[in-house]
Amino acid sequence: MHPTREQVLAAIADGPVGGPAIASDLDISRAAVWNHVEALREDGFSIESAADGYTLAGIPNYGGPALEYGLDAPFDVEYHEKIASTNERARELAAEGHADTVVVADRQTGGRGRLDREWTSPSGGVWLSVLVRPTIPPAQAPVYTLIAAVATARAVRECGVEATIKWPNDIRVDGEKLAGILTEMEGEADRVSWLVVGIGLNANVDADQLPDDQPATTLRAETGDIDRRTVVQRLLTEFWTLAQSSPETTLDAWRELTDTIGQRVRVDTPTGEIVGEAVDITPPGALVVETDDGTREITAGDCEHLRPA
Ligand code: BT5
Repeated sequence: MHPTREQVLAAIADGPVGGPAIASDLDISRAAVWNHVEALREDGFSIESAADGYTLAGIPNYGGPALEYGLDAPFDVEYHEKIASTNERARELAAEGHADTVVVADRQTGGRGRLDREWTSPSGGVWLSVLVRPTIPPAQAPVYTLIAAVATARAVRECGVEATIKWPNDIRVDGEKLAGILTEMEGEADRVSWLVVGIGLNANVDADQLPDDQPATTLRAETGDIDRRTVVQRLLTEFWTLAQSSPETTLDAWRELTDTIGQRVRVDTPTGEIVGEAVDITPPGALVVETDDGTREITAGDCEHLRPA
């Protein structure tokens, strides 16, 4: 949001406050104040004007301005009612030089999972992509998938749903997939140029709108419709906080939320199948599996839980 508009919004949130007072506090004209108020109304903010000034009476439910308002992380939000893929859009923004931007959509027509799989994204879900430019080598990028998983699981748990993380990129409830993560990046040998972390969370969506090739669930099915603005703001705040802390902080949080550790697993990796007991995760996000032939550290793959080891 335009910084001055944000200041006008902050002023009237503590209203009533008169236009002339805002104008003099912010050192802008009264006409400029009026223009900002009108623009905010167009964005869906409900602003009362009375003799004693302007008062913020209501905020929009969802959308870019609603998500930026009160967000405790320094992200710009670009909102779309409908888009092919928020990851694709975030990659375009990356190519244009943007940073710390989140693309959010109500529905996607070409949502993607890993390995170009389809990601079904009906209206009512939380489909978003976070664009960041951390100063890390590409080898450390997978920690951002863990950051997204922890942030999503925590935001979901705040809704009262006991979500767990399945390595590497699933958030599940009782074995049913509630959310998935797709991390993409570009970089040189020693430094990431940009990272796009896509998160798809089945929020206010009917479970029968989802594909049935693997068990899936939604927040609507688990607990009823939730306030997407609150969930997205929590998720982004957690994401930002973890991104500023050490990778160990993220790994510790991840270990507390996962149900993969301690399971007998089968992991389909680019170089073949590995079966054994998942015993830990190591930086930046490799799964440690004890197999009959010794310990393996797996950096990528599709993981299936067989049973508790
Ligand atoms: C993922 O892939 O889980 C990553 C999903 C990332 C989606 C987000 S939405 C915002 C951003 N923009 C994008 O275009 N993508 C990201 P993977 O582990 O490969 O799982 C894909 C598989 O999950 C599919 O083959 C289906 O079996 C299943 N699936 C598809 N849509 C689903 C849904 N909405 N809920 C649960 N499972 C789904």
